[in-house]
Amino acid sequence: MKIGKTESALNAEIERRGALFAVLLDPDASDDSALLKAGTLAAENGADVLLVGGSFMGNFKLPAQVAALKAEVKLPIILFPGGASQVVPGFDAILFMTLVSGRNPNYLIDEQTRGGVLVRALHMEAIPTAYQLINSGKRTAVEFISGTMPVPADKPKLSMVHSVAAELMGMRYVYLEAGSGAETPVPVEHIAYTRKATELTIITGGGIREPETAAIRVAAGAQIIVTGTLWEKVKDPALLKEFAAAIHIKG
Ligand code: 1GP
Repeated sequence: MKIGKTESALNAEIERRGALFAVLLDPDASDDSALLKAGTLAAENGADVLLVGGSFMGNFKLPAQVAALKAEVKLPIILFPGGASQVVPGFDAILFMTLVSGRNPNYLIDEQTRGGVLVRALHMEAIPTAYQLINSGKRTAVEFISGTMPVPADKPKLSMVHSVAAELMGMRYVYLEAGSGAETPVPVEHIAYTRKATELTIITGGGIREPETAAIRVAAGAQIIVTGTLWEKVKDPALLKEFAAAIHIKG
């Protein structure tokens, strides 16, 4: 499958800035106006991309929320789905994910089979992405919901071999995930091992609360840093700017 417009633009921006700052908006955690405000604030203070997603998103208003965001914000808005039922119109692209670190067929092929039909029907751009859950200390929602065991935090070779397999299967991005609100983010070794072994574009997120934590992960080879939970309480333009500055290593 050819690289689409949004993925090309992301790749060009990664080339230009070194790494990108993504803000994750969870429609389940905020009402319409809060979601719009959070997206606008992020866009005005250095974010490069908005991800929209959550574990459930049983939200029939999602297409309208995305349309409202799209009207206000000129950044790519990418669906980060928890399952096939969340594929709705309005996004620039979807992270079309496979939970490769798990052994649950539902998240290896079932959801993709159901969701793929919708993605094609909507003519939505898909970014083929391997999703890996890395142990972050306590059980996370994604571990519980997906019914999969995370990769042990002290076994970076294990996530690396999954990344290699994903690259050989044709995926182009890998998301190294500690889980939303994780106690500890993905250890840098996991990022460094995948960076060394593959040419995948590395996204990482989960439990990143300080610019320095992001900067260390960019230095290890991550190209997109995702922060979500932090912004549900903190509405600080200065902190957003500090994150952007820490991540944009090429200025
Ligand atoms: C969760 O990686 C994302 O899927 C972001 O995590 O909410 O902890 O920033 P946080």
